[in-house]
Amino acid sequence: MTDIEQIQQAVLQIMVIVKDQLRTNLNFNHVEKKSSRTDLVTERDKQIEKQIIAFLSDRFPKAYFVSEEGYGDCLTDLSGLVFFVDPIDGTLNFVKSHDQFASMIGVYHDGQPIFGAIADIMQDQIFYGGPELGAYVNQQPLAPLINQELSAGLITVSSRLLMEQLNNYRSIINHSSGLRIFGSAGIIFTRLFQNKEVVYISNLKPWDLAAGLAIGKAMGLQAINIDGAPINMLKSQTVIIGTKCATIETKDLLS
Ligand code: 2AM
Ligand code: CA
Ligand code: CA
Ligand code: CA
Repeated sequence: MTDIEQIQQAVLQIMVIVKDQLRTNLNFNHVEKKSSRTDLVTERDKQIEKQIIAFLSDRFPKAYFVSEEGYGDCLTDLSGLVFFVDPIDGTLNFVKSHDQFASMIGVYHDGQPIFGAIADIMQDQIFYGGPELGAYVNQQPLAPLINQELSAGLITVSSRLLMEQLNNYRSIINHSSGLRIFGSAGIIFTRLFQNKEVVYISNLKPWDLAAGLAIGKAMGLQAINIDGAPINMLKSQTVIIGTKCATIETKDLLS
């Protein structure tokens, strides 16, 4: 068995365990605020992150972990095998009993994406894949991405960016078919994979991006840093992600 097959098998195994645990019990005992009143973490985020890291570090003892809630490593470079873990993506939705939240694991080797998995908990779906594997949902190949223009599709922008910089985004939204807001980067990636939106703009952390970029690379999804720099998986950045056509059009409208 090759490494990538071992990685796929282990990541999918723990994703199924986490998905089924959450589906069986959606309770959270304790909610804490992080940077603000709307930036939350629950006991479940912490418990799942610890569980994923324990499961994967047992099988890949030399691997490093970059994770949201503080149980991973502090990395200054991306050499070797790195797992990016977002135990619950869309914690505010989870706390408010909205359906859009996910669990995500992205795997990089020497800085390149090799595998990603996004579990859409409430839809009981796991999206996964990578450049060498293709892209799947619950073992079925995903239909190809359609390279739709901005005018032909819906756009989604994070609510925080919209509130802070509405004037910058108004003309892009006007050029699109319309705006939708979801509150989970992982769920939005799964929607882009299914041609439901054509562009996503948000300020995201490495664990928000890793799984979606790995699957997206297999599908021909475009992802660019808004300031023109390459995407840096060691820091947060504002990104435009979408079809080739719509991403370029969006970047042109912003500059
Ligand atoms: P999270 O739920 O794992 O924190 C909408 O808030 C989306 O943006 C979610 O995917 C959320 O991930 C992510 N996000 C990234 N940075 C955030 C921040 N500082 N505050 C809230 N959400 C953030
Ligand atoms: Ca968070
Ligand atoms: Ca997240
Ligand atoms: Ca999270």
